[in-house]
Amino acid sequence: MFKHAIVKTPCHAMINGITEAQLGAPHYALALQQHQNYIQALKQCGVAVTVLPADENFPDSCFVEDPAILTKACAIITNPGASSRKGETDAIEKAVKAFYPKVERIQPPGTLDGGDVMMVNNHFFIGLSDRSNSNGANQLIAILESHGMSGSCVAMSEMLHLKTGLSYLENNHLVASGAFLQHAAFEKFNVLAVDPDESYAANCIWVNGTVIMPAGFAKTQKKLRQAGFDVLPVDVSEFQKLDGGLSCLSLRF
Ligand code: CIR
Repeated sequence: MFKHAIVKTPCHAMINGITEAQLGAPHYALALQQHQNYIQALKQCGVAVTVLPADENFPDSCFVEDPAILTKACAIITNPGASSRKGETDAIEKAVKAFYPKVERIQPPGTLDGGDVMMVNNHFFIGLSDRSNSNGANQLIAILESHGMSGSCVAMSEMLHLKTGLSYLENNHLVASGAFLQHAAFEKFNVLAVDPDESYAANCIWVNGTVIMPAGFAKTQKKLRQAGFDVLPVDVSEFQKLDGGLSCLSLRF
């Protein structure tokens, strides 16, 4: 069960955030409204939400999942792969220290984005993407092992982050799209396949029994309901324009 979440208010500069989506620039006022709705959804799932202030120096800083990884035993501050995002870690570290006495760090030349790290109980799958290199992944594995947990690397291509195409929904349930549907690392899971035309919906979050998913993906929503999940759709279209999924907008712990 999750008790807390950390989110960060989007800044005006988000309209200049990194993107390859070709969906146009986000509409700032709408993004703020959607962010509020996202916070409400988390609260509805019984989570206390810490909201960090907007920081105009970092256009992508609302995607708080990337600069930190929060586990049961420790927090890990990452070294984000994109140069414009490296400075996001300072504010996240301050916020995380209020909850975690033990804070670890990924050091250069290792790079790691939290979006590449998927927690399955005490094991962490780490996607080797353009943002996360094997040095960063191996540092994370060493940190996890020193705290009685484990990690393994997942080769990947085509997607920004591991969790762009993959979400763990507890009790061995995995939502997957694209190449992850055939990936050997995930064959033991009960995989719920997302259709190619709804691939954005593969990024969703399990929060205390409810799956918060992006609005507008009717087939995936139906599949999740048929699999027995309570589903809470939230419109995050303005974040999709920046290649950001639902999971990237919060740290849950
Ligand atoms: C970026 O490219 O870094 C941001 N525009 C989107 C980050 C999304 N984060 C995530 O999937 N964990």
